[in-house]
Amino acid sequence: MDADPDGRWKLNSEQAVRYRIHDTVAVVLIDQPPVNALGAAVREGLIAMLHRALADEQAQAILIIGANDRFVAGADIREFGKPRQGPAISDIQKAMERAPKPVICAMDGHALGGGLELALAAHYRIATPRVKLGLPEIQLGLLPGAGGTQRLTRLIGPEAALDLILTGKHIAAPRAAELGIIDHIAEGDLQQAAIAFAKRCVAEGRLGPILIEKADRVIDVDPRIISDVRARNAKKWKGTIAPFKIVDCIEAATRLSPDEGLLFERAAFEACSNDPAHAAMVHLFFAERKAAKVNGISATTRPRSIGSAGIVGAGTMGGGIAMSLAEAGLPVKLLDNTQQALDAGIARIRHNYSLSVDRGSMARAKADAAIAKINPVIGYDHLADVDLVIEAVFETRTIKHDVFRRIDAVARPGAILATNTSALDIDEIASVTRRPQDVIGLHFFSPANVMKLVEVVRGVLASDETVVSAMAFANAIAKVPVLAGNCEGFIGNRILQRYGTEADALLLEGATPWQIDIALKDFGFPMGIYLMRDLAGLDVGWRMRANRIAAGTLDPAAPDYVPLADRLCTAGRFGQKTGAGYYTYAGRTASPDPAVDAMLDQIAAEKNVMRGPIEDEEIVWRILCAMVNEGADIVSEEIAQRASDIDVAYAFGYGFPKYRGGPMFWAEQHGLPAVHDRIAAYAAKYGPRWQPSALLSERAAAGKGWDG
Ligand code: T1G
Repeated sequence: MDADPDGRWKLNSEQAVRYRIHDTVAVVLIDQPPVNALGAAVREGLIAMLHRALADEQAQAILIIGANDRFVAGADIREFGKPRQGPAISDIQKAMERAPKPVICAMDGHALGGGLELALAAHYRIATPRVKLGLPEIQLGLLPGAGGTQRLTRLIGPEAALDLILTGKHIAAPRAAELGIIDHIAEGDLQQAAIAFAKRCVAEGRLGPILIEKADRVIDVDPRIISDVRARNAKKWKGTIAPFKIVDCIEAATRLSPDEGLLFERAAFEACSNDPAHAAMVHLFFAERKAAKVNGISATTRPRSIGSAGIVGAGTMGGGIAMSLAEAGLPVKLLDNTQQALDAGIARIRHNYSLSVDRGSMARAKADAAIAKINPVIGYDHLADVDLVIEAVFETRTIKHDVFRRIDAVARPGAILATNTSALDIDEIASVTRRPQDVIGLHFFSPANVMKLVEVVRGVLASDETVVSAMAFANAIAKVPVLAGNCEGFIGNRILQRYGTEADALLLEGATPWQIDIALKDFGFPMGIYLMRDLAGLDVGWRMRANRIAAGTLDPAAPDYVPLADRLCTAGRFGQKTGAGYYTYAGRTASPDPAVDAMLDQIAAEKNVMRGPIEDEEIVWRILCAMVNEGADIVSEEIAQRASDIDVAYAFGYGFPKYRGGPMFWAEQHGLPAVHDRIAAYAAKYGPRWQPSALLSERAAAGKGWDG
């Protein structure tokens, strides 16, 4: 068996799975930190201990349970793509289902993926009230490949199975009991309750159902249940195969025998395993977790505990941030200057929750609990006792600096002072306080209560403790933190700025906004850059460019300066909010506008540029290569810790399709040498903005990936 790459996981099956007899019940304990994944050692141990329990005359029942208050988090994702070692999960499941003794799985913590599939092969399943169950394989571009599509469908019916497996969501114990997935919710000590349950099964001569043989929920199924799901989601699922295969497998459970259904599922699983989306999504799974780790800071640097927060600014961002914190259970003081501003902010929060409750995406009780956590206040003195202050006021330097002086004057020693700025200099903001070591950037993305990404922006004077506290805090409120250095645009907006320039250059050369947006949508973005700009409003960028032109840091006469957005704004076309921008709007419906193409012809004529047709494939390559090259510079400059952090930022904050893995992963999939050569050719044709990044050149020359 291969040595464990990071040396933390037990490779010896006797250590990973232990056996003990408790009176007449054989207890098989899975103990494979950190999450009891079903790696080869665990699978070997399980099959060995099951055979031992079956042969043990003292054992009248078999209990499978996990150590460390958790059951099993699924297959070992680190084994994907490698030759399988040891028994398959299905071998273990067969031994469980054929056992002449009751086999019970007792679940705490998480029972996910292969872990839940293992439990579905038991005669009975019991769990603690805090357990979370799910089949999240779709998040990895997969489907449940150990009988989950067959056994779960036979247990709870196709409709409920479709919902659980297509969403990959985790469900709590009460819902699992309601569906019949767990037979008993155990209060108190799980193992004791499970042993007692096992003994009752023996005393009553009960050998529970074998789910793979259940048929009552899969006969006479209305075919529309399946066809409707396919029809409703075909557009959304474009670019991936797993969701379609999941539907196929659940349909198979309603028309094939158990054995045929398992074979059908296995073939579908293999197809998903070989799909590029699977490798991309596994990359993001580990990249997301790696992003939470801060290089160069000792593990002994512990985060400060953050039990309360104050937010300055009850606008759209401040309100969204308040919602995120409140939903994580944190008491939040929401501060603004006037009662009117506060009332508007609270009204916006209440409206957002009402929409979520009406949509069914949030329970009323959860929304009410969150609202109850938000306390609107006026006066900075209210911030004196909080552990964290987040400033979310207008993106104006003087206003932000004034706000930080006032926060600094009242916040308690040791409080963390965070700014939500997306563009201003963190070091400058820190410098107006007496405690620059406690100042950090927490750049949320709008809508802040929905978007997962938070850029944690580190100024030069921020202490290690402040940095790790901010990263841990973002994790604690269920966000995805990415550490960024302090530069213009940090990571995400800096790349957005670069590829926006490239898109504008493509317009000048002959593309249209809608052609570019359609090409990006076909690539997998939910929305193209011009629709996105129209949605955000063109006036903000217009003001920023005017400031930069006034400051002499932007030259509108430069050959590659495309003044289209300026001219749209001059014409009062600020985007969706004014009914016209790059597109014209009927409500929210965007339509291409020939007047915009005419503007482009005019600009090209002024610049003596001959516009002509451009292939969609070239549009995608120009834009992706612009992202990749800027991303490589960002890593070279140590603004990002690693290339995969850029993938995490773009997948969780900028709509980059997860089934593509992120811009840096996309480049590795095409081969860094090929991407480098394309960028070098662009440099020769379009000039210095395409200068290949030193990191890209070095990695391409070495024939290596980003991490060497
Ligand atoms: N395999 C390998 N490593 C895993 C893992 C897994 N399944 N789950 C977590 N880890 C690592 C993770 O990388 C991190 O490592 C550490 O454990 C702690 O994770 C046959 C084929 C269970 C909810 O998709 O959702 O079963 O960073 O930080 O916040 O049909 O981990 O310390 O080096 O996330 O407490 C299906 C994935 C697999 C579940 C716990 N199962 N895991 O969250 O800890 S496919 C999943 C999670 C499958 C079957 C198919 C979460 C968690 P490191 P963490 P956490």
